Amino acid sequence: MNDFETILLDRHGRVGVITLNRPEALNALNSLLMTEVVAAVEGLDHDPGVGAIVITGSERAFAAGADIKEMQSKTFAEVYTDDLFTQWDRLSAARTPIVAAVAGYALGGGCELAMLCDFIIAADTAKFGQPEIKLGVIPGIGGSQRLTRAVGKAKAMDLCLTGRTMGAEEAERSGLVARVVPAADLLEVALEAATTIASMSLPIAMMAKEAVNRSFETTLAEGVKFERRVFHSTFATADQKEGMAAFVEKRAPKFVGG
Ligand code: CO8
Repeated sequence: MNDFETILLDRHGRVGVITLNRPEALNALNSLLMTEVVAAVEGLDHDPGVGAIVITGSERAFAAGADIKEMQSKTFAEVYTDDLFTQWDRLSAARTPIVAAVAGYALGGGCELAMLCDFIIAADTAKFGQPEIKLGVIPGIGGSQRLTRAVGKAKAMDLCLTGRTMGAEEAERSGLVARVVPAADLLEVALEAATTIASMSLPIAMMAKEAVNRSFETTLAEGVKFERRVFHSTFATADQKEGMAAFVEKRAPKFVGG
């Protein structure tokens, strides 16, 4: 399972766990790591035995950003023609729910990778930021857009313009993070959340993810209509019949993923 150099790939039941593993560079996102994360996510996304994915880093760093040493001497023509970082967009095409488990630094591309996941569980040691301005660049993997949607204009401007970092408590208060937990419990809590998701009907979980994501792309009226149609379509599944029957019969549901 581990034919990768910069990440570790594990399975815990129906949960795929990707651990960023470049400790010498605080998990800085170089091109190999980007290729490997995208390949691992796509592999897990196409595996019907996987119901949720966790992406995590180390105790010290989720990821300290795009790899500055790899980027520094690139020319405009190179980054433009290679469309640098466009590969990361493929993560948002994944349909399986993805949980980011973040401890330590999640800066620049690291914060952006966490925000590409469906929700973030943070250790109390987590530090989020978009410090690109200090390097003479701006966020390049969606940070200015996703952070603004998550925390609003005031805080997004503060973080992107001053380059300061924000701790886990502030990140939770601002809506960037779903939960903050003691660092020692991070992986356990993230795995528990992912295992819960993976115990649901996979197509229904995908529909829930798709419906929430639609809210970022459309008007309220269109989004509500989209949700209603998808809700109607859940009645075409065996899992809707099973879920409701189990409730009425006061037993746990046995979803079949169909
Ligand atoms: N890239 C490459 N190497 C890194 C990075 C990085 N982003 N971050 C840390 N490292 C390396 C360090 O160089 C160091 O290596 P070495 O020992 O060989 O010198 C090692 O990791 C350990 O780091 P430090 O010694 O610096 O550890 P500290 O605990 O002193 O500091 C920090 C930790 C505060 C996280 C510090 O390392 C830091 O500030 N890192 C950079 C954070 C940053 O600026 N991130 C944003 C990068 S830019 C980006 O992500 C998006 C760019 C979009 C551009 C779009 C272009 C098209």
